[in-house]
Amino acid sequence: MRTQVAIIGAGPAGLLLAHLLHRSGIESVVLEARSRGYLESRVRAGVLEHQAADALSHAGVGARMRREGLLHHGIILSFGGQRHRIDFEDLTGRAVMIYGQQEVVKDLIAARIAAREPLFFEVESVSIHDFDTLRPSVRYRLAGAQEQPLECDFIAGCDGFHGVCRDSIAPGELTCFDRVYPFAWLGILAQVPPASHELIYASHEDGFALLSMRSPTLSRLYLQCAPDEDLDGWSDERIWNELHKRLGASLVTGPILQKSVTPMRSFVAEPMRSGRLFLAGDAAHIVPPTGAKGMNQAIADVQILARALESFYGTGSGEGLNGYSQTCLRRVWKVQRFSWWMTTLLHRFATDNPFDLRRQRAELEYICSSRAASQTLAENYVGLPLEG
Ligand code: FAS
Ligand code: PHB
Repeated sequence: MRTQVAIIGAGPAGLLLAHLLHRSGIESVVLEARSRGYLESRVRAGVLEHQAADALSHAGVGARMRREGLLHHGIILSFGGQRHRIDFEDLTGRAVMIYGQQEVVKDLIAARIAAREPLFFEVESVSIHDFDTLRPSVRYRLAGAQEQPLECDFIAGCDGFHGVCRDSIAPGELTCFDRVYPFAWLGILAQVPPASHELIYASHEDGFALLSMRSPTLSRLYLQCAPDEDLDGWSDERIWNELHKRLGASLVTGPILQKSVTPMRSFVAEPMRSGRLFLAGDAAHIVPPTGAKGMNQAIADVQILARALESFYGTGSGEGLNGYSQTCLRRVWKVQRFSWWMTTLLHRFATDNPFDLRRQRAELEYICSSRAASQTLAENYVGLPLEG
């Protein structure tokens, strides 16, 4: 088989890239290791920046998001028994869209199938080859079939942090930047109405907590926990009690549908390109979810990559492709900084001494008392502009 762009991974990055390329008449094939059912049920991100939501709408895959998503005009910071609202509308004139990542994935899969374009699930043994030449290729096996080649012009590595693409680049070519945090998030999905109409980010002496949501009847909540936390030690009752304490909110308790522990990490691989292989999304970078940036930066990357490929196929110009990595990384590092800043602002570190705790409190109080400081948080949270 042959195509113009071979896309490895059908997460938000791979699926949106395939859709954007299709709209420009550029052929692609998407190869995904997991099943459709797994992808559409995997609960991950929940917040879309305004520019990501606009990108989905402009690409013709935002109708259900606009119907079912929740437009949020602010978030609430909770600390020291006080609450302070960061008013996005007043500070930036923008809003964010609460719409689960799995819903974005469902909409993009539906669009790919409706377009009758190649999207293969449960693909095995994917390997990528000769991307340092003008004739790169992918080898893969469909369940129960023989291994087969996919000839292509370009390979898009959208296969996430644990994929094969980044690891296929010669080690000497990449510089990786890494910070692992000494805590994780215990996350739950609960069939209860959210106790607040906006997200609550809580800094508490016993640790961070976040109240988020997926719909008027579905809540998504997180607790800072140990990086190796054992979920078996967390009964539903213990989770609800800890959330109630840290959020200081009267929570309606109810059935917990899912529990998970997500480690926290900051990671960037530079450059995001090797020859005719282009990395996008979690394949190139990871952020702690405190800033709600993971999926949003994946969407930003593939908007830049799609534009570069459109230019190449449309005019023959390689300028966009040659500038892809630097263009992405300028925004990636600003997103890394904000995600690191939100994480250090709101979480408890075992190494914190009384000075650190007072400094952290002073920073929270500064944000809540200074328009300039709250505007800084707001403009990063709603999403920094995309270059060009
Ligand atoms: P993804 O990881 O979503 O997609 C990569 C795809 O490639 C996967 O479907 C995988 O199966 C496939 N793949 C991997 N190896 C392959 C191979 N060899 N062959 C074929 N396919 C292969 N972000 C937020 O903003 N907020 C959150 O609350 C949040 N929570 C998260 C919780 C968890 C547990 C995790 C892991 C991440 C979370 N994230 C969150 C970040 C997450 O949303 C990512 O940023 C987002 O999924 C990035 O999208 P992609 O780059 O498409 O990568
Ligand atoms: C979520 O709803 O899953 C969510 C929201 C905001 C974050 C992280 C996760 O910062």
